[in-house]
Amino acid sequence: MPHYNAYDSFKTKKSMEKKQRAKERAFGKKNETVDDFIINSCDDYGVVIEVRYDDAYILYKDEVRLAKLRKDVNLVCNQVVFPGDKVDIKQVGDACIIDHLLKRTSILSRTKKDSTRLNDIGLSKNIAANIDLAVIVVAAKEPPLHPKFIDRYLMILQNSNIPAIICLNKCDLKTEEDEKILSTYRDLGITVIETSTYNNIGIDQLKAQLLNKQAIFVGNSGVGKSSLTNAIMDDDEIKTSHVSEKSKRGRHTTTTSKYYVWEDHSSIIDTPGIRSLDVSSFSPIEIQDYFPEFEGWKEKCKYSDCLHFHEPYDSCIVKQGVASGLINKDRYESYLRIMGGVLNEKDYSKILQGVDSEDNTKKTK
Ligand SMILES: Nc1nc2c(ncn2[C@@H]2O[C@H](COP(=O)(O)OP(=O)(O)OP(=O)(O)O)[C@@H](O)[C@H]2O)c(=O)[nH]1
Ligand SMILES: [Mg+2]
Ligand SMILES: [Zn+2]
Repeated sequence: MPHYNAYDSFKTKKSMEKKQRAKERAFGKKNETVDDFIINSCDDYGVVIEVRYDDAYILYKDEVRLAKLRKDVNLVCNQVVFPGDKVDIKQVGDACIIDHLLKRTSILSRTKKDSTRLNDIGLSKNIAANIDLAVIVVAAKEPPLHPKFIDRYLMILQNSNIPAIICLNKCDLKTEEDEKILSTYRDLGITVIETSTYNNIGIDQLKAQLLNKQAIFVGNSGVGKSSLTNAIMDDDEIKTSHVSEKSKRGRHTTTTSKYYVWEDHSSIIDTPGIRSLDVSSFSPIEIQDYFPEFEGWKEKCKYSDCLHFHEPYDSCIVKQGVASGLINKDRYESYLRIMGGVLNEKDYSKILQGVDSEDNTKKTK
């Protein structure tokens, strides 16, 4: 069984050139200032815990300081640094200045990490930096569990080379249908943890996964990311999005990402719920790379560039794998939906019907 993270990121010479051109567009031809802003290491650095428009809170030697970006970088703070970033700060009179940014090990972006988006500096829809582990938080029942959301997150995370686990919170409300969905991901080799902050279930198991890591909680609004952060911090300080049944008011939905240290060398970034993830910049041919369960099948398709989409059933071994039940149909449907979006074809459901009818003819033979 191919493991989910078994994916090679590819960097071609062409994409490096594209990146350089975009850098020049953003900073002008002379970008020494920005190049000098990023450094490989420094003796004692601070960590960005929260970013506002033009300044950021930095955790430095157990103290929180509000710092501004070095002037000659010429960009606003929230374009350049993100929670989890390591920064070299210096005190100039009363002001605390972010003098350098330490080279990142990873950057999580809301869209595909690609060469034109300047992910090494910022300027794109970045969420957080230096992430060792992402926890895709989903909930049983409220809001309902949708695998398509998990699949998109897995694509974005794998593209950023960030390992992922899934946490089903509100397991006190879990249904059989939820269990079926989760088993699909367990079968792919992804760690799935079930938690309930109400009943204190699974919190220690989650902590064990997060220990000695800089982790991030991602997922829809209302799944319980802040509640889980509270449970791990053993603190009720973090506002959760409690909705009053009567008024539907009083919702404390998280609006900015924040970094929390809960144990030495162990931290969590709690993020606002994200409704949509843009996977439209993935190219049609590469989308299948994010579906490791197609491996062992896709190589046998008649056409080497088969997209397992419009190609006839007889020539597509992936479609045959789905019809036989050996490739999970829900994941294939997710694949079709993503492909449909990228190819701008909404009517992918007919393809699935095709696979179904082949399945039926086989059964009646
Ligand atoms: N039944 C049940 N409800 C829970 C559980 N954990 C959290 N909740 C409730 O779910 C609601 C949303 O929780 P939050 O922690 O604010 O969710 P969030 O993911 O941080 O939401 P955003 O900040 O909007 O992204 C609150 O009303 C919580 O009380 C749980 O284990 N079981
Ligand atoms: Mg929250
Ligand atoms: Zn095929």
